[in-house]
Amino acid sequence: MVALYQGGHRGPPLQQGSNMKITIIGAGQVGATLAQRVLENDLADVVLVDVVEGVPQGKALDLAQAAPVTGHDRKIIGTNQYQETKNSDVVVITAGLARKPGMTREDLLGMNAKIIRDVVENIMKFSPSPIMIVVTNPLDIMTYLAYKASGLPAQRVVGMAGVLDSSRMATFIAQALGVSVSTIQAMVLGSHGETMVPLPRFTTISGIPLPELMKPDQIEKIVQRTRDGGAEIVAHLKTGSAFYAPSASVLQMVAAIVHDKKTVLPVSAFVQGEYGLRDLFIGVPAKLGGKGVEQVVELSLNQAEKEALHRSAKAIQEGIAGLRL
Ligand code: TXD
Repeated sequence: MVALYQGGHRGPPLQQGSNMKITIIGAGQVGATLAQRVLENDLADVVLVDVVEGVPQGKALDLAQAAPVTGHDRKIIGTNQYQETKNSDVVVITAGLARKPGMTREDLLGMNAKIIRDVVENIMKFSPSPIMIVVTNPLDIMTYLAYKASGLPAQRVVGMAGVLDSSRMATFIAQALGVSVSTIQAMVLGSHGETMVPLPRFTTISGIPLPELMKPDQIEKIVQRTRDGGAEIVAHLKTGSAFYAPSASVLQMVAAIVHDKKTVLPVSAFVQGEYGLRDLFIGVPAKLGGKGVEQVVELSLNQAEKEALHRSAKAIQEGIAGLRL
């Protein structure tokens, strides 16, 4: 069985095996790759849901037929019906559209908001109290919407972005320093967008703060490349966006929840006064375990870092205002 990337010192390889049922909404690039990762790491049974008829069924059958070779006995169902998602422990929402030429961010916001509302309403009919992980963009706003639309406690709703952004930053640092990725712990907070807040002071190489090993101008280049990380991949692919690193990042969050690991990860979590912010989902370090987001970890940010985080919060709040809740 493949050992999972744990992000430097975040812990030993995952324990495998659980009785959990995970539903993944959206059988597209991120959703289907995540299903493969969950199954092939023997983490849980999977239900894959999509609106397009045949796609989740076909991908599920293909994944099932890989099981004898990859060596797991997990169940995978592909469906267009929510009945099959009944009593899910964890639901990952990847359903949505990506921006196409000529579409504004507001257009995308409106269209994905409609999808999230519909998906969440259907999930809640069949699973009373799942932990919801939102992946759909614009991430922090869609996570807020899922929280509002589900009626779940804020602790049980979380967005994935910071793990991915930190993993991108760690990749670039490892390449620049010529060191193993496993020694790097990167930390990126804020919104998953242009205002994201990579934190070099809280990024370490085996405990050594990044500024000890890298010059400021090189750090700045890496910070900027991290911010543009998604766009760089879109520019290569032309159609579609990143999915290998995003699905790996969701998997790390799923594993923390399924095995109640209390892993501290940067995630989009509900803030209620932490960092001087309130009533929004934003990227912050948090303890992730069996109950969901079990604690938001507060770092002592300097003035510039605090201002960057607040700029990020402002951008998210503007998006939330556009939701017309
Ligand atoms: O860091 C992050 N959070 C992100 C987010 C990293 C990567 C991708 N990011 C966003 O995730 C991306 O901007 C999209 O909003 C989602 C999903 O990305 P993916 O690359 O998987 O998109 P696809 O391949 O287009 O898949 C989306 C699927 C597709 O199969 C649609 O048919 C389906 O979603 N879809 C639906 N499924 C169920 N129910 C509804 N209503 C629905 N609408 C579309």
